[in-house]
Amino acid sequence: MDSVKGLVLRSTGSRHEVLTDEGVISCTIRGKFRLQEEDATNPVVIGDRVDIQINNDGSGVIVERMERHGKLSRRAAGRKVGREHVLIANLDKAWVVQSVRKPRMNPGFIDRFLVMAEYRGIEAGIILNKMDLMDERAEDYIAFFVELYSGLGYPMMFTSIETGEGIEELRSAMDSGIHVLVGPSGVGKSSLLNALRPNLELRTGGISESTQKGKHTTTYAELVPIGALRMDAGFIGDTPGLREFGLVDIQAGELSHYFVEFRDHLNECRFPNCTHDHEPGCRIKELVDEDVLAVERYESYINMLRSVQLGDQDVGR
Ligand SMILES: Nc1nc2c(ncn2[C@@H]2O[C@H](COP(=O)(O)OP(=O)(O)O)[C@@H](O)[C@H]2O)c(=O)[nH]1
Ligand SMILES: [Mg+2]
Ligand SMILES: [Zn+2]
Repeated sequence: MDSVKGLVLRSTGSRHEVLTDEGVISCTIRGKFRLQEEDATNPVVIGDRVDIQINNDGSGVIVERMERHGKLSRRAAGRKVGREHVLIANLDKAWVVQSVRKPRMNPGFIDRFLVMAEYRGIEAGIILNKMDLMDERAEDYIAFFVELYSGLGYPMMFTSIETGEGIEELRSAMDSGIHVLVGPSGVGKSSLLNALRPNLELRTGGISESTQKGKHTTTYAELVPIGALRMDAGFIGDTPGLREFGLVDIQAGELSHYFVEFRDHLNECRFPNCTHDHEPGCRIKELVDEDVLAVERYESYINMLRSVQLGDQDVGR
């Protein structure tokens, strides 16, 4: 039987909604294929590219999964310690969302996020939301970090749900590939997703007035299209559990490699295994003293180094 190429949009237990050129098809997974994936807790997740066969009744069966790139995972809860639980496959870009105020921009959170993105080889960007709340007190603080992160090469977007500032620019930045929004609660992730999501009510149908007015809460994983629902559209992956974008698996000795501006100087320290902490002849500390490297980033580095050394790997606290 001929198979059709698809993209997994939603995953709810054993049912997978797969987008194909012929529309969205509700699929199960072929048992044999599932058995081949013993190492993963979930053989098919949102973002997976799959081959499906279409049944006579219009439903489908996933018969093959393409190799994944840029996956995002957390350690699985349950018996097997360290088992990987993939949340989203084929992630192209992760955006950390922060707000100008309420809550105030948190560079420590941003740095942890950037380190994780560098470690996983995922492109990273920064969204600064609630631009309408900018005031004189916030201005200098924010301007400093905007210059810092832009200087490191991370793209920055400036948005406001209140005024609509930056929303179309953000939509353009996401018009292809699979993206996620990561950030502490209250910064406006759900608001941004809803602003970018076209025709939510039309698509889900039959939802009550009160639900429409209420906050969108994530109870299942899905890819939300930015614009028309097509296989080559841009998508935002919305999945519970993204908070645990932790420092999983990073060793103290390699942490500095994920601070992009440290990289060029790592072999200039006196000791090859320098952790840039207390060691003499540390070039990184020298460059911080000379104001070549930002002390704010160095402090983030030291905080993360302590977390990694203590085995405390949570992000964003
Ligand atoms: N002033 C202002 N408030 C915003 C903006 N975006 C979101 N909010 C508000 O911030 C609160 C938290 O937003 P929410 O989207 O739930 O944040 P999340 O926890 O990151 O998903 C809500 O009361 C929103 O109405 C913005 O651009 N400006
Ligand atoms: Mg939310
Ligand atoms: Zn050093």
